[in-house]
Amino acid sequence: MPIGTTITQHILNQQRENPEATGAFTHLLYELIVAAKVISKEVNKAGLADILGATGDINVQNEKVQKLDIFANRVIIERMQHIGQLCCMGSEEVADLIDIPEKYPKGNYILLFDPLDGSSNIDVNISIGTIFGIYKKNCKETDISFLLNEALQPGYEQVAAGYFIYGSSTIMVYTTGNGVHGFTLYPSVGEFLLSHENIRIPESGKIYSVNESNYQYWDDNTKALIDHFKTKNKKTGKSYTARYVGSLVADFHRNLLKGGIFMYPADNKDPKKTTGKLRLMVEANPLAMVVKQAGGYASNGTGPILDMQPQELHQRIPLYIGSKEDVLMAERFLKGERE
Ligand code: AFP
Repeated sequence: MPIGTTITQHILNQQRENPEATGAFTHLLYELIVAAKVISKEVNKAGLADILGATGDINVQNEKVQKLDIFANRVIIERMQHIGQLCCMGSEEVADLIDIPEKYPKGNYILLFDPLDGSSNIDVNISIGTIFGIYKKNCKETDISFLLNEALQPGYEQVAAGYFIYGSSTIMVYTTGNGVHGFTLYPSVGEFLLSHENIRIPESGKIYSVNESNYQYWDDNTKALIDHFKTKNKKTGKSYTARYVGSLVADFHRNLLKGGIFMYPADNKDPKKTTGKLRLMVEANPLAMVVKQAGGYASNGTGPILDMQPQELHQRIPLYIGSKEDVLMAERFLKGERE
């Protein structure tokens, strides 16, 4: 497809390849893109307007809510609830599944999203993003009280996933199971144009990304893994470099293009829950689908993220994601093996 193809053309072309497609899914993605354009515009002027800084509220993850989080969350919900393609939504900012108001028709898709990931970076001009995963409902029920099980599908059931990164430019990266494609927003045209066709992550990389201040809270295998990344490999002469900005979308996107591994291991900071920090449904699963489609791998340390049977909407898990060889090596270390 020629560079410069709009995202809408791209989605339509993919729709044409599927004879059973009704256009519902295309409509859904189109509206999500409009929401992201609105968020992007607001993020770009965050330093100018009175939308910076925390509101003082705490979200369901016990974190301080920034004003832009609320704005992004509201834009997505309000934009997506009326289109008639969704039966419910799940957001990182909302404790329960989000119902579609009665006045709007319901559809068969489920949208799970993190409206503004990396929000503690808003006020320091570091890239932040919106992450999304889309599932199809399998049952006939439309009542919200029956839909939690439908939302808690393993990641391999996603029909599409991706993210928008609001950085030096706004980029959308998405997959519908047919490769990973990146589009850059041209503000003067108001369109996302194809800029990264069929992204492939290198088999192994040179970058490791982890918050090493957690070292004291890791188990010995995790410590050994991180020590390994810091040590020059005697056989290959290879050494890694560290990059970590604390915004998953930004760290992931860099490693996707350049090769490497992002890790948020389980830690024992809170001895009652040694689960890791990141959320399975709105962070790990969508990026796991993207990385798999790009030739990489996402693991919880023992097996594929995409195979995990979710237990709850806001479930947290350990995450190892990026170049396949690096993530497989991480799994070996976590089993106690050493290189
Ligand atoms: P915020 O949205 O609260 O900034 O959290 C960002 C995030 O969920 C993810 O984007 C980062 O990779 C990770 O947390 C950073 O966590 P640490 O600050 O503990 O390193």
